[in-house]
Amino acid sequence: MVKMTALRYMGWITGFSVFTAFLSIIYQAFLSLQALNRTTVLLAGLLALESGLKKTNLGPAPKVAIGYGACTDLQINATEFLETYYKLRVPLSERMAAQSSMEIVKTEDELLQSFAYYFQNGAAAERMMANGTLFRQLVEYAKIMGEERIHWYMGGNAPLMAVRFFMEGADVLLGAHMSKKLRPLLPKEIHLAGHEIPDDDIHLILEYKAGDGWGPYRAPRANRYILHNDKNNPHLRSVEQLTDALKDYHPQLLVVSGLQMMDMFTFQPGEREARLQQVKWQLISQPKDTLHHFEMASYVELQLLQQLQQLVLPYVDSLGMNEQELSNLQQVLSYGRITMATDWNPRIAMTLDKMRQVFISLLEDYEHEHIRDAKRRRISRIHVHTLAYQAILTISRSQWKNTKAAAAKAALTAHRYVCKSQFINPESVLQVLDDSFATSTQDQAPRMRINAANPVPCWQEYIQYGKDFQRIEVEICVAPVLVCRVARKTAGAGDNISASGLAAQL
Ligand SMILES: *[C@@H]1O[C@H](CO)[C@@H](O)[C@H](O)[C@H]1NC(C)=O
Ligand SMILES: *[C@@H]1O[C@H](CO)[C@@H](O)[C@H](O)[C@H]1NC(C)=O
Ligand SMILES: CC(=O)N[C@H]1CO[C@H](CO)[C@@H](O)[C@@H]1O
Repeated sequence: MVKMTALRYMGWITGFSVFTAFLSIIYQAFLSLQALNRTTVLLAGLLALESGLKKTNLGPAPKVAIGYGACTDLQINATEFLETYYKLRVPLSERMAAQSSMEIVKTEDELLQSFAYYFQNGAAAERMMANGTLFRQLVEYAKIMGEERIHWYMGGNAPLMAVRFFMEGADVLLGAHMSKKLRPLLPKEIHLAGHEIPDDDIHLILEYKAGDGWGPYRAPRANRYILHNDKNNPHLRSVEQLTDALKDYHPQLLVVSGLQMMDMFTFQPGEREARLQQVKWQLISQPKDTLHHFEMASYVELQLLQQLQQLVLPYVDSLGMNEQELSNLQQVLSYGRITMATDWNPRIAMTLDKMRQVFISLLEDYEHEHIRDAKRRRISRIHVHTLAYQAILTISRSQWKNTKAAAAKAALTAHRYVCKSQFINPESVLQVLDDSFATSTQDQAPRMRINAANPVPCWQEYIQYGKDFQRIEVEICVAPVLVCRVARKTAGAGDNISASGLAAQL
């Protein structure tokens, strides 16, 4: 009897759970339909802003100059290369942990330990191989893998940005030394300031997929380990040629990038500073109507950042970077220290606060120094790109046009790049952002909504700086990125994104 009742209850319960499961499926379907609808609407809004840009920018092609350097990327399958072709022993895990933070690798052993560390964490890495002979050996081994297993690409921040500017309709001058083999990979319309060299710097790119195995290790996500032994790029060998070419070219925008390659191990004492002095000289010899942009990158050495703070940052109008580079720069400017790992998906409010801090630091420096040093420039634009959004801050009524459309353009480029597709399919998209966000982490900060009527919120605000509490009006725009569900390519996205945002603002 008791058993019967229990069974009847069970029946009830089963029936009920089937019913709730059914309801929840319907509810899920409703939610995902709503999300899809929201994505479609946002996408339409972003595309409308982008096409508006094409209609307003009908003047002559803007002229853009970019430095410095180029390289060849040699991309290979990491595990296949190490196991089959190089036949290397897989190192023991105990020995590895101690070596994890190696800045440069000098021997085969160190390479394997360093690779194993990043591989099992699925973390991106870019390391210098100090032994040139060993590096050339590795490249020779890679070539043995055969044509169909290796891929050659043009690499380096400057050439990638140059191509993006060219695709956006700009007339482009690139400062780089290149070999006869590399030049054809650059559109012939792009002007080149630099010598022909016998061999380009090669970056050996060891790629792996999520789940790829190597010895006892398994990669948790897709990523790449980059090894280089650069001879040209760290020395910015094309700076002088670009400075010369700029005299006649007179661009609207001069972009400085690639300085993160200036690894201290490749320089004699004082030599690096001398090269950066050449960059400063190039910047201060431009007329006022040439805008200057500095593209940040992953800097791991405090001394180099301090040299940039002294020799480069005071002479630029605009900065571009991702969220990690923003945290790092903010720490260097505010506290004179470096930070490495940070949140890969920071809240908008946090990012905006850091942008304000960087802006204020640079502005105060300018106020303090520009009487003494008339070549200094007041920072007027900061662009930060993250996985989930694009944020652009400009001084109101400055020379930078179309901030809203530029943010939309950068967001679309980010999506197209990472999904490796020109067509945006709302179903392939993941939205990371909420419907609204706070504009600062401070109490009572106003909130902005992202919706069909306003896919890219922009607002004006006053930023206070200096001892005398001066105020300056800025415009800030935030565009949501429609994040690709299946990321196909992540490294190098920043060059495309920054360049497309800049091109929209000239
Ligand atoms: C560099 O690597 C080569 C090849 O592995 C080796 O023969 C040579 O001894 C190394 N040089 C130094 C300075 O370690
Ligand atoms: C590399 O090759 C191995 C074995 O052929 C394969 O399992 C792995 O998925 C490949 N990885 C990439 C990134 O192509
Ligand atoms: C999506 C996108 O715009 N990708 C481009 C990034 O830049 C390279 C050239 O540097 C182009 O080849 C890609 O098409």
